[in-house]
Amino acid sequence: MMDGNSLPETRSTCPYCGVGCGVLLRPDGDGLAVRGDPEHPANFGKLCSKGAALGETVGLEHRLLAPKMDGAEVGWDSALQRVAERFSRAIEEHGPDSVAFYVSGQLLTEDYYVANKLMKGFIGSANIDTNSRLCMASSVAGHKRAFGSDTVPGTYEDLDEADLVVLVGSNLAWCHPVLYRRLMAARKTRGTRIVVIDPRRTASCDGADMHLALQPGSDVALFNRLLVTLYEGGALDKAFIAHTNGFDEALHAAQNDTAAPTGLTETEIRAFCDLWMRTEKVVTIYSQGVNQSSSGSDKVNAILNCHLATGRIGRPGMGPLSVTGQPNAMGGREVGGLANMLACHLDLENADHRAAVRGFWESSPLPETPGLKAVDMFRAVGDGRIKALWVIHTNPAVSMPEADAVCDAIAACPFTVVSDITARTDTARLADVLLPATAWGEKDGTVTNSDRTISRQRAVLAAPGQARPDWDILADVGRRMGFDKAFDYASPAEIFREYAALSGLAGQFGRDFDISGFADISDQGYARFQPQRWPVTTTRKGGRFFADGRFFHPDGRARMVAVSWKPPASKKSPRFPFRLNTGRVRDQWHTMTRTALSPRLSGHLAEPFVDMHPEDAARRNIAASDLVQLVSPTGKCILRARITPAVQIGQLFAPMHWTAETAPSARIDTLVAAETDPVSGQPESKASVVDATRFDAAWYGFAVSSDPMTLDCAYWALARTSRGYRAELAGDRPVDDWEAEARRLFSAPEAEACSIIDAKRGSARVALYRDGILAHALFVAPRPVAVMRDYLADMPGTEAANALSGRPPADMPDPGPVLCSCFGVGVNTIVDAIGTKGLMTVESIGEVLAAGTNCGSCRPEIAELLKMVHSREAAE
Ligand SMILES: Nc1nc2c(c(=O)[nH]1)N[C@H]1C(S)=C(S)[C@@H](COP(=O)(O)OP(=O)(O)OC[C@H]3O[C@@H](n4cnc5c(=O)[nH]c(N)nc54)[C@H](O)[C@@H]3O)O[C@H]1N2
Ligand SMILES: Nc1nc2c(c(=O)[nH]1)N[C@H]1C(S)=C(S)[C@@H](COP(=O)(O)OP(=O)(O)OC[C@H]3O[C@@H](n4cnc5c(=O)[nH]c(N)nc54)[C@H](O)[C@@H]3O)O[C@H]1N2
Ligand code: SF4
Ligand SMILES: [Mo]
Repeated sequence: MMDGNSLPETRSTCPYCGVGCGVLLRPDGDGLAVRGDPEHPANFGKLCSKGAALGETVGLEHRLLAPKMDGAEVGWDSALQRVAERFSRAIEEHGPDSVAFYVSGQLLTEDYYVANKLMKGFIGSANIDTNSRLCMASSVAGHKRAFGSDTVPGTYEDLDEADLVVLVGSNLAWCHPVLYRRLMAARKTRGTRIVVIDPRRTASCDGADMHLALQPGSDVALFNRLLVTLYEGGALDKAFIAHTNGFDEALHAAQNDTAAPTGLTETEIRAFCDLWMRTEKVVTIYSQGVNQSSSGSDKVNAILNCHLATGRIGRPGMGPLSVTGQPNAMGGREVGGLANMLACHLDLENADHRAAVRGFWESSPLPETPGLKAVDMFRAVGDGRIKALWVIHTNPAVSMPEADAVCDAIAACPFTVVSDITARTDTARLADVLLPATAWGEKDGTVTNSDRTISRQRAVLAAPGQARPDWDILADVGRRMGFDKAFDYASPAEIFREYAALSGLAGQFGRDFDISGFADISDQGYARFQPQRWPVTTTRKGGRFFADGRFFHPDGRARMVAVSWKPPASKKSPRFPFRLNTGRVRDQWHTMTRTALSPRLSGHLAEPFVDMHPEDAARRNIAASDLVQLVSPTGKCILRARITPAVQIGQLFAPMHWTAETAPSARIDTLVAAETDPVSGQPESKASVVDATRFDAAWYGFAVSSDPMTLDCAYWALARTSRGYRAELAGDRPVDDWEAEARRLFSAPEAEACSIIDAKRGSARVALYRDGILAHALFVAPRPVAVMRDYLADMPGTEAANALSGRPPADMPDPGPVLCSCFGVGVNTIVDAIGTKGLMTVESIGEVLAAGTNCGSCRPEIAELLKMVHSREAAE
């Protein structure tokens, strides 16, 4: 394919969220030009801010380029020999269950398949679990209970055809932005109604008809009310219910649950239930507000019960849709990457399935019982039961609940291997052996998105240094452990063929996941592979499931599961009076190892924060931009306060992204209790209990620098800028000599300094120059520093004569924090244009400033600004 630039573009898939957008890639100089693939069925050319900024994240400066053992660079041979020996020795001495793999929904299907085959087939343990345990496990469990298999019934096209879309515990506008835009486009043409069910007001609420700010964890009660309403309103589909078991019990449980507390008014509940009842074409999208809960599986089944009871499933424009988080969360479920699954949706606990897979793999007997699920796995690491652990493509030292205990466990594990693309992660720093993996853009394989569409990722950049693909590293270790034939792979295409053939066996057992149509795909066919929705067999391609009432339980029926409301596992108390909700921001991906490399993405929210209701803030004497200390039974954090009625009284929200690399006091999972759903084992990441008090620092600071900074104070948060770095700081001890402190902070003993220090007021401004060019600047005050941050962030590398004033000259406007990452448009610029040009709509702002016209992820925030400015004007 050629474009105007006449260099060929390569089709691939975005490595971030489960929407699975197609991208067109063209290497340009030392970077990568990225645009949406107009022909990909997931995005038809659109990308969100993260996808659009991919080119800024493929540089090599942060990359791990050679294997390391005990901190020293070594060759592959020594590193992999050590891994194979240590795993083999542990197995010999302590049995197969003394070793474990902890892998990721971001692995490609081929990587995942090899990891699962090695652990379950050849090591003979089921101790392989994945970060999908923290993400999709409750959906998997709910699907299996209801359908007899982990099947996503519908497709993205359902969003184009629905009349009502309910978002339950999903901030689609920020977490699946291209899908959200698709929904908004449908709303424009057919008036799709949208309901958001979320304890907090999110960007997704802006385009919605109704926001139900329910109490955390009360979704089961709400959907039980819906089931009862459907029954009482005569809206059930009796013919479809005949294809299910358990209706009476489920209804009975729901009827007994009607007094359960949702925190919603009767009017709100009735309005929602009536709308759902009246509208046949309804899609219920759900995500982590549902899954990450100690009643996550029950929440899923409460939702599925309503769709089953009305037969609104698997037909155009209707059905439940569990959106997947990671790019290959779905693929990982298909290959059986979870500790309680086999491969190709076969069951570990089914002897016939085990025998078939064993025969196919020509392996030793497969484990008969599930392995350790993530939380239990790290507990077993902690208490010494696991002697060798391999962590691949995930950062559990940050993302697991009770993260401090997880760090301690990994550090104490006799042997830990970490495969990553960078050594600068909290987990990689704990590894005995560190293995360099090729990154997105450098590797080949397949991923499956939220609607079962399989797409290719393709390499367009050379593997840097000694980096190797994850499948290749795993297969090499398999061979070194003595399983030569089973892991003799030469390419991902070969693995994919084997996997497709195995899925044919699953198909013969009547399982849903059958892609045997690809069992003979040639290398060229794999190279040219077009996005396709599974199943793919000689008789069937893609489509929806279950409209025909045929399910995957042995009797062919679905199950309605009797569920009842339960409160979150951690109880509030006078010591821990707040409920802590956690989640994502628009422009960062998880532990930020890639997105934080992009100045554009880092400009959206440059600092970790905690959202607190104004009444709670007033009661605690906390003002906007104060620092807040959060304490839970397991840990402590310091974060910036954002005072907002978007969260309810008694509830807090904080993002999950910051790490010891970017803001050590903001590792939010140190606070999160490792409480899990009893069915799925998924941790309750959204309902821990904490206390919150103002953190009174001795001083507050803001710094900009052209080079990385070595920071060590009570609070710091580092972010990339187009000219280097910016940092927010605060210290709990007074500093005597700020000029010396600045030199130390920036490792610049020789630089020329220019400073204004007011010891009496406790304020200091220090600028350090190299050859007349500003290299670093530090602003300190006894209260949160008031300087024009975005203006100052642009100063390093210039003469910056004005730097110490901390604000632009009168004739130069400060654009404010970036709102539109694609075009770099700041908040102040937009507010100014709204005021001076009298703009009334998001579209008109787009016409004047281009803001919001590319990926559209910022449109809800622009709408919010519009509302704010106009309501301020109305009040004046
Ligand atoms: N920008 C960005 N996008 C991402 C990611 C990212 O890191 N950054 N990660 C990807 C991944 S892996 C995932 S899993 C998805 C997650 O996507 P989402 O699930 O949409 O994102 P979250 O912010 O984790 O949580 C969603 C919402 O659940 C709400 N919630 C909390 N408790 C409850 C409750 O009891 N009931 C209900 N109904 N709602 C509740 C929270 O307030 C939050 O707004 O995002 C994917 N997309
Ligand atoms: N409090 C709280 N905690 C949460 C959540 C929450 O909502 N709240 N959400 C949970 C969810 S849903 C998820 S999915 C997890 C995500 O949490 P993690 O999986 O821990 O987060 P990532 O930052 O995506 O980690 C991916 C790692 O893989 C590395 N990497 C990138 N490319 C490659 C590659 O090609 N090969 C290899 N080997 N490594 C690579 C990256 O550098 C990074 O270190 O967090 C969970 N934790
Ligand atoms: S919505 Fe954004 S992050 Fe998700 S796949 Fe598409 S471009 Fe990537
Ligand atoms: Mo996730």
